[in-house]
Amino acid sequence: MSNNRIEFTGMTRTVVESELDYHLERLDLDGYTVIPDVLDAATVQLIRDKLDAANERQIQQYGRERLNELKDYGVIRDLLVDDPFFQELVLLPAIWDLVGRIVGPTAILHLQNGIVLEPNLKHFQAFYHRDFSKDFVADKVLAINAMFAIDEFSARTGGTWVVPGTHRVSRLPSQRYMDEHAVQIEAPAGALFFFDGLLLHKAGDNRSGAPRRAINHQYTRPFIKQQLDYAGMFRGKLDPESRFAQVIGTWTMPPRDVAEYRVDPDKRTYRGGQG
Ligand SMILES: O=C(O)CCC(=O)C(=O)O
Repeated sequence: MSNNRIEFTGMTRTVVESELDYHLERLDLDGYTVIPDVLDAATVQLIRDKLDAANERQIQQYGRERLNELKDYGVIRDLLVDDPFFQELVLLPAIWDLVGRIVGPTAILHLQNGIVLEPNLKHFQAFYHRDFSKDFVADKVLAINAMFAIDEFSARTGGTWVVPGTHRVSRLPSQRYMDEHAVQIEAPAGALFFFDGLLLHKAGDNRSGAPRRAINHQYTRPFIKQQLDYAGMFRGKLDPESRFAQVIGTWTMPPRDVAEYRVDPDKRTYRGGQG
């Protein structure tokens, strides 16, 4: 001991100089962190209305039965396709402050899913899973989730359950371990909940009598295949030099053939420096 501080021989001390540093530390050690008050009340209400309308549209298009059969009821996967509001959401600085630091500035969007957790209905995501479902852990973060609570997350509304630290193990813990160590996320509407793509988590049970909505985003290193071909969906519809184009993966597409590969390096579809 010196100066009333315990010295940990050989250990590097973590220095936390800002709120962001502390969230980064929590993400590293626990695998998740929550930042309250990211979206204001008017934006949250706007998103609720948009999610409800999009959910209703997909029920009309596919039918409840088919969506249930596909285990996809209550998940809206195409929010950004026709709505610039959701395109802007993927670029929000509050997301990139963390994603840029952890996954890197060339991270790409893997998915943007609206989630409507109806009351008293077991959601298909209400069982433990990893969103970046791999049987290994890496020494660098490959995928980070950024989920907005659009309604309050609590025990009553079905806040997400997480099992802290499980992003660091490739072995699946026992059910007993998960039950004893799980933590339910409590967060006000408008909060941003980050979690490592390898963290075991599940949706809670909504006993509130009203829908509990959320929007989940996942960002990965750019060499990882996306859930949907966003670059293909937006081909010819956006400025190829824009930040949005980069984030949805149009700077990291494999060349379609050898001719497309044998162009000048600065014209490659998988651009240099992306990682
Ligand atoms: O809605 C939730 O609380 C969890 C959602 C989830 O598990 C997911 O999007 O992967």
